[in-house]
Amino acid sequence: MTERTLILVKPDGVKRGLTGQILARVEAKGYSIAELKQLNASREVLAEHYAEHEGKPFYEPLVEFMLSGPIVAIVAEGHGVIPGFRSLAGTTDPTTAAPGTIRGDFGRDWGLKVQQNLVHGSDSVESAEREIGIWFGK
Ligand code: DAT
Ligand code: MG
Repeated sequence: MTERTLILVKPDGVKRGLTGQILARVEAKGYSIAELKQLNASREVLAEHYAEHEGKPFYEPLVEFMLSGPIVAIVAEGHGVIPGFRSLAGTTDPTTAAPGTIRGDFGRDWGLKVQQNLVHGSDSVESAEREIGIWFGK
């Protein structure tokens, strides 16, 4: 099966009108868009999605941030797309994410308790399948 990953354009990316530029980078890299929708996440979906971070100091601010506006959820496909999109996204902290990456080019530290870093990308085959199930159903 072709590798698939879950990409989320987080509320900061949607509010700033960056969805198109983010999708353009995914397409320019040669990956295809298998699924795409805009939605307002529920607390339940976010609790599942971020289960690994429960109890961390940034967990509550992270969930509140993800509830703060619409999200664009995408399933992208292609050989190597899981590490490939992580590479396009850049490292977690947008202040030091490399220029040329989504977070490095468009992100910054706003002095908040949570890093608002524009996108989510699955980090392994197992998390990709789990997360696609959460956002798009099995
Ligand atoms: P990534 O999104 O790069 O996979 P992650 O899964 O470790 O990073 O964390 C999920 C999100 O939580 C991340 O995109 C931003 C926020 N976050 C992570 N670590 C943080 C920290 N130390 N302080 C504030 N927010 C953080
Ligand atoms: Mg992660």
